[in-house]
Amino acid sequence: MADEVRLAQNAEAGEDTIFGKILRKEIPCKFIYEDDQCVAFDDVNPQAPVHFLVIPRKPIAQLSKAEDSDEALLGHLLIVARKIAKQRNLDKGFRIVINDGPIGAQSVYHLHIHVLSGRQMQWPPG
Ligand code: TR5
Repeated sequence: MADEVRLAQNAEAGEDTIFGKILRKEIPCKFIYEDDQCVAFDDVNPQAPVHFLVIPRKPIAQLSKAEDSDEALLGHLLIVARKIAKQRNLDKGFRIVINDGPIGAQSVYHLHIHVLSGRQMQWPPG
C-alpha cells in the first residue's frame, strides 16, 4: 500500500490541520498566490514536476462538508487554479484533483485542490 494511502486511512477529520497552521503562519510556507479567500503553495511531496495546492482560508474539512453557500468560494478556487496554471505556462494542460475522505485518500482535512502538470497523466488514476 502506498504511504499516501496509509496516511489517508489513518487521518482524522478534526478542527486543526497542518494547513490551518500554514494559514495562521505558525509554520513557514512560501505562498505562490494569496488573496482574501484562498492561498496556494507547492506541495511538499510533489507527484509531478508541477504540483501545487489551492486552499480556502475558510476551514472547510472536505468537499463533502462544503455548504451550498460555499458555491462562490469553490468556484473561486478553480479560477485561481486556472490563473496560476496560466502563470506557470501549463499550456498543454494539467490535472485537478480533490481527494475526499478515506476512500478518496484524503490525508489533510482542510479542503484543497491539487493541480498537477509537467508530465503525461494516466487514466484511470490509482
Ligand atoms: O492526500 P490529500 O489529498 O489530503 O493531500 C494532502 C497533500 O498535502 C499531500 O499531497 C501532501 O504532500 C501535502 N502536504 C502535506 C504537508 C504539506 C503539504 N504540502 C505543503 N506543505 C506541507 N507541510 C508544511 N506539511 C505537511 N504535513
